[in-house]
Amino acid sequence: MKLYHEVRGCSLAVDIVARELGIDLDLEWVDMASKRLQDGSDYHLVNSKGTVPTLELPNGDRISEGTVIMQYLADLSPERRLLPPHGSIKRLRVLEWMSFVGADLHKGGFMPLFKANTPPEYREIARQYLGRHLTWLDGQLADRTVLVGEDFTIADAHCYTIAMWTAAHDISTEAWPNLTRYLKQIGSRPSVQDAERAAYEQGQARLAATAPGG
Ligand SMILES: N[C@@H](CCC(=O)N[C@@H](CS)C(=O)NCC(=O)O)C(=O)O
Repeated sequence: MKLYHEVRGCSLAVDIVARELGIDLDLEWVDMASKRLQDGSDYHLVNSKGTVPTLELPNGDRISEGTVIMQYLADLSPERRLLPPHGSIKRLRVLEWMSFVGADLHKGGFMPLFKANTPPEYREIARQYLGRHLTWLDGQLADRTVLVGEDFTIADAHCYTIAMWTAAHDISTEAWPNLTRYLKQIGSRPSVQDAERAAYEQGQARLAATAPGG
């Protein structure tokens, strides 16, 4: 299977999930600034929304939306317990977290901070919105090491990926000690470190290619 991925993108969560499951994804890097693949072709021909992640299945079908891709992968190996069984309350808890992370942290909180043309007044509103939701998340993490039950799930891969954008925006997590501990602990998993290394190396390769004389 092929994952269309971006260096600092939310697609990292999909790579983490695949590594947790022992699925060897073929990583195809997308330059989101130009929406081009490495061969120069237009990424919109792969995903007409122009967003990552996209997962391409062996039969050529393509799935978009990270939360759906992660559910698909986790359901391939239910014994790995990255997503509890259909019909269980725990599965709904995981999906609640996926929705919170995708809607409130990613789109509501971080997205306006990533956009260069966000007006300063709205940037401040987004920071406050994000701060309020990270404060709530920190409270939820007071007595937990993972978001649901005892096992690492797709919700942890998703939450870690998005909450780590605090670093990209120089937002210190000091005020949220439970979140700080959680990020450190999830970040120490081999799957996370391997996925982050792959993204870092791609970022370095891109920098080298665009450097004068590169
Ligand atoms: N709803 C999509 C959104 C994904 C998304 O926003 N991806 C970002 C990267 S983290 C992206 O592709 N942004 C480029 C754009 O919106 O043009 C999902 O959850 O997969």
